[in-house]
Amino acid sequence: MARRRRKPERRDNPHLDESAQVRDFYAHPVGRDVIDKLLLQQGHSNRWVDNPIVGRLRLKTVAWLARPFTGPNLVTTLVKLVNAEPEAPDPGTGAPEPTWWKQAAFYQIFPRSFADSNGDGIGDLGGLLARLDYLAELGIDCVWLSPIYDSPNEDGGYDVRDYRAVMTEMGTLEDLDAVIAGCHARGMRIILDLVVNHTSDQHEWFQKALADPDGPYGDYYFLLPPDPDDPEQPPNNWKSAFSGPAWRWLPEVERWVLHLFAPSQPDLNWENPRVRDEVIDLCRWWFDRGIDGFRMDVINFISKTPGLPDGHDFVGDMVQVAGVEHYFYGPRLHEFLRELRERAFDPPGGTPKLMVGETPGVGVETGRLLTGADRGELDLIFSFDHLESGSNTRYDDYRYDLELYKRYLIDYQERLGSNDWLTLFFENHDNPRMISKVNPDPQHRVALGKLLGTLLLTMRGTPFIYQGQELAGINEPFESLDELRDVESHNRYRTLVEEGKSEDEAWAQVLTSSRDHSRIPMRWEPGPGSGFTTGTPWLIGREDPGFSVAEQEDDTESVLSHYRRLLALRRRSTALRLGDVEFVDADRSGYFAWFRTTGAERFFVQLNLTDAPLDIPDADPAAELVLASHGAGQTGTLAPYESRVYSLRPNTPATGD
Ligand code: TEU
Ligand code: CA
Repeated sequence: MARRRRKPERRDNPHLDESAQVRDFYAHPVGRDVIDKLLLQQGHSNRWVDNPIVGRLRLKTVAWLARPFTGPNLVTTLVKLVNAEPEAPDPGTGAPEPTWWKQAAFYQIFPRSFADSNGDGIGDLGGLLARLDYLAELGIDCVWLSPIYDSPNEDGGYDVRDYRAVMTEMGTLEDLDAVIAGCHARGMRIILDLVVNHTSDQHEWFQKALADPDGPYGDYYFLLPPDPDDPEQPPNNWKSAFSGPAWRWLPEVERWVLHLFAPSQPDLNWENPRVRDEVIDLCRWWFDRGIDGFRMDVINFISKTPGLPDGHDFVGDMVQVAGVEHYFYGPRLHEFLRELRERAFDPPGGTPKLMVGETPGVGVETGRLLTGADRGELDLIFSFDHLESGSNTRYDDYRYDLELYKRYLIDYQERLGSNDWLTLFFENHDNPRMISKVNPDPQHRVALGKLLGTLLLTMRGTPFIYQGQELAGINEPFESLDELRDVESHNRYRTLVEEGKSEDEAWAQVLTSSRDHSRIPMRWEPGPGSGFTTGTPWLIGREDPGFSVAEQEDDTESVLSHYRRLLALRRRSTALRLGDVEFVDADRSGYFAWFRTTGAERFFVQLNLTDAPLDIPDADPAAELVLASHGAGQTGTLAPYESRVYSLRPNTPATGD
């Protein structure tokens, strides 16, 4: 692979002050992402900024107008944030470099829920090894395993006790070696999950820090002494993503410790070069064991504003977590990522390892600054803006509007240059199932499952399938909090009740948003245990007749068969992997259609995003229907959630108009 260009020294964005206009702010990559996020959360389109009156407003006028709603200093906070990023993304020239990871179809496994080999009810590496053929036959190119490291499991393994050991219930390092070799033998790659924004409080570094907070390990974390005038008050107003303050009092050492997630997940202090050396060492150690890269957990959170100042209240209310502007896109983030790449992932003379960043809160432009091919930072990111619809977040009970995802994708694709690439996903181990969010009516389940698969695997970008998505998995009808295992759900329930919600209201909210919907055991076969375990599963999963692997495998009309056909088509079609995307009739509501084209190949994809029949222009008579959710379908109409993929000769139009 060609070496990356060294990042040129440049200062692309003008420095802004409060006499600048809204449009100057919006022209800045950070400003653009902030405004887009704000508008998205209010349910407005970003066309709003094109309004000349709005665009010419001075920031100080906005500050004055908005002050009654936002409190003082919001604009000052945002201007500071924007000026901290002097660089703009470079669009690049020519075609994107055809790296393997742009062309691969990924499959995320939550190992605890995938396959249990010894009947203890917990998925393990032996179970996974026995199911690798399933993944290879499905047509997967790269597997991503959620954490398998030694962990007290207070956050589904995202609380690591020992980065170089495998969780006892999952097996041994040798079992993991067998999984790595098993993937490679089947022509698949494998990446692991790197969780280094924080460790478990049972990690030896934290234990050593507790034993001697003034010794070398004290500085591995953010251990802060209390304010003598107000010892009960945490060092700042930051909140944890899992409810409550981001600070835990440690009576044994009389210090506060920062935890952006659970109290048992203290944040690592990346300002300390020894912490960065440790991370680099452990990455190299895993690369020596043969893995092909990492998905990097909340990697955009690793750099925090020095001094850890208070977050702005309005920003905190907006994203429901105070403090984020001090670590979503911190001052040394680029530097830390480049160091990781140069010293661990992509050292001179080696084979570059994949860096997929999980980056909550990062938008398109800041995403491009983290992944551009010229940047030497990440390869790909998971951005989450599309999982929040209008003013709704994951925690609200609402219907997800696919029209919103369509507009998001069109806007995203149009802003990318040849230096940029995007991930495609709508499920993972942190989110409820997409079918349930879009339309829980069982009569649409199969069509919707196929539609989502078609979208994921024929759109431009790198697709990530989450386990069970290929079976049209839906949310689990949990009956009570006792059935849930997730720390986030339990904390959230407690907080909602403390805030005065009734138990029923709190339960309703937790039920819609629980991460456990995606963590229930994989359904391999019909019947009790679902072929996942012969024992009692660690998390309940009811029977779901008709939707197991065994039942769908032999049914050519199943969602699983549809995914297999899609993956096979994608694998043999350069246009579907790397081709340009050109949207058609984008203003036709409920309709999503596009071409994918390379020199010799051209495809046309049509989707009905709604639960009603949709009139459409006729396809070119020369177009050959190569993959469809409803067979040949009806001319001039798409059935509810119908999806079709046509093959065309290049340079022919697809529609009659
Ligand atoms: O998640 C990061 C995170 O912030 C999510 O909770 C996010 O807010 C949510 O998914 C948005 O819908 C990562 C892991 O994926 C998650 O499982 C861990 O609990 C968390 O980091 C801490 O490691
Ligand atoms: Ca087991």
